[in-house]
Amino acid sequence: MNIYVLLKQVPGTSNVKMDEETGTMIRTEHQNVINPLDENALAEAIRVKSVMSEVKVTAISMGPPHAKKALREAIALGADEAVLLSHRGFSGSDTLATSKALARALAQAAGGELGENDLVLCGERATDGETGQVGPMVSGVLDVPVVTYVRKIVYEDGCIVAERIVEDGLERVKTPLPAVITVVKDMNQPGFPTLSGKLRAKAVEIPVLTPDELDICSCDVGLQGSPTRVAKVFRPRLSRDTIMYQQDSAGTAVDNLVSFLEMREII
Ligand SMILES: Cc1cc2nc3c(=O)[nH]c(=O)nc-3n(C[C@H](O)[C@H](O)C(O)COP(=O)(O)OP(=O)(O)OC[C@H]3O[C@@H](n4cnc5c(N)ncnc54)[C@H](O)[C@@H]3O)c2cc1C
Repeated sequence: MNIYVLLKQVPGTSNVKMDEETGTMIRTEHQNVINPLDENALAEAIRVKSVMSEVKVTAISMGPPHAKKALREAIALGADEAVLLSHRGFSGSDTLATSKALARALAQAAGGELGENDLVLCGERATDGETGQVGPMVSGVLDVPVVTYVRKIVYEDGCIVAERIVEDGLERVKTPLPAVITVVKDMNQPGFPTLSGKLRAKAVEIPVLTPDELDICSCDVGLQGSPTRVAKVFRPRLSRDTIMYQQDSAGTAVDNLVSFLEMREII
């Protein structure tokens, strides 16, 4: 079985900076981490590998060159291989362009197209873009089933039985493979890197693929392949007027407050 984990390097949550000119995110090397839910996806892949034979775990990321650091961490945590999609042609990709590139990388890693022994795990959403679109879009591009908001999976008769969190409880879904599963944090508690994992991560060669190497048209990725346009990025300015009612009795203060709310047509 091949398990592919889509893994995004994101800034620490309080550290998202936007380029107000282009409306894209400024991605620098500082304080970047593996998207937390992708750590859950990776931990699940490693758990499956520990209980089943012949499982290979490959982490795939698209991002700037320093995203290699996140992939090395994935190797240290137990992934077997890692691939980075990185090139100027990918920059500015929205969720559609990102999904097309990742889907192409998945198909290529699987030798042409995903087969019935292939599972794709990813986080339900990333902490920076937070759209939650990439998993379902990758499945759409690949034309394979997707199960979202998953907190548990069991491998049964060549299928995956997934327990997903829905508004009013839990839902159990059975899907054939190949499939894309997006995971939530209840899935597991991610582990820690081992010493042998760290040593392997240091030595391992991480291939870096360009649009040409993926055989994907430059018109499908980057700003050119992105139908989303960020019209304006700005920091909202919050201003508040404070009115203090400091009457002698609580009753008078309440009367004044009620009059104010009536005047504003709030009550
Ligand atoms: C503040 C902000 C707002 C944005 N708004 C939009 C918008 O409105 N529309 C739009 O199209 N784009 C938007 N983007 C761009 C968006 O971040 C990227 O297109 C993108 O790579 C994925 O979107 P996401 O972060 O929303 O991923 P999500 O869909 O939230 O991520 C879900 C999962 O998909 C996988 N994944 C996502 N991206 C990658 C990757 N690069 N490599 C590997 N795995 C990945 C991970 O497993 C992740 O957990 C925005 C970015 C930022 C920072």
